[in-house]
Amino acid sequence: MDEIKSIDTSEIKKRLKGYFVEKDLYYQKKVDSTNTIARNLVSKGAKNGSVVIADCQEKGRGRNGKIWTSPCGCNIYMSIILRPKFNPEAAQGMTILAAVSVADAIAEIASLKPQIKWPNDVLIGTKKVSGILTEMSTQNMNIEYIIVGIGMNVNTEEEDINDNIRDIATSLLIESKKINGQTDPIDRNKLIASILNKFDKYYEMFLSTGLSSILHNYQKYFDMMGKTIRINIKDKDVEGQVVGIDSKGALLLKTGENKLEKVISGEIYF
Ligand code: BT5
Repeated sequence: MDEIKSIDTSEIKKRLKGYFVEKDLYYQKKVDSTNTIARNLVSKGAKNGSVVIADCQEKGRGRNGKIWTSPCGCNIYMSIILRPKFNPEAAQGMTILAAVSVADAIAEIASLKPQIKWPNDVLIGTKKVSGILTEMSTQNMNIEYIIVGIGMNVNTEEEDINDNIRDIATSLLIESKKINGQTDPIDRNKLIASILNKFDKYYEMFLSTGLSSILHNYQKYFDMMGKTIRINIKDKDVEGQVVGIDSKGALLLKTGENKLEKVISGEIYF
């Protein structure tokens, strides 16, 4: 079996097609969190569209202070810096954009069938292969920055998955092996370039026509429609049937005969 290739920004840049081609890609081998590095770069004037990539994170984080397990040498940890002029309300759409971009890239590069678990998880089967952490800062109702952090388990081997996430996590390599038997490691440079190219395309679509045009692609990976779920919103459990995603990216939940709840964020349980 081949060795896992190192992350190489020149290899990534070679494959970029549009907007990100001219943008700054910052690579560091080990960081605390790419989202934190991105935030520091914003304070030093980093451009809209700059991207921070790392080979491992010592303090990778998820939502609400949760940990994102980030071993070295095998996976993707990256953050896209956005400095848009749109309304802060629209920022939630960036998680949707990132999720579809990640799912598209997985289908293209690894030939697997990803699914999106609203709002920020990408799964293969029932297990999580990627998570997205979107963070925003506003000033006087204007967006100062949005940082879209993407973590993806790419080449982690089954036996190297941390015990505490073993039941819920998988990697592209593990899933490819299930289908193809022994498989070579997946080239992270190709995968990163593919995610950025997709994100670029969807971001342009978002700026010109809003989220609705992207939701069509989102539906391809969204199999929660019609399912009854429980969702924890601010420590309160709400149960209902998923009936759609609205034009801002909120989950629409039917919670009673004539009752529709719009959920902006929360933790879903099936
Ligand atoms: C997320 O949060 O899924 C967002 C993860 C974002 C990580 C990226 S990496 C680049 C950037 N820099 C950062 O510091 N973060 C971003 P959430 O939905 O809250 O899920 C967190 C939960 O996922 C944890 O509580 C675990 O149960 C599970 N988990 C942790 N590490 C995992 C991993 N490597 N693979 C799959 N699941 C994991």
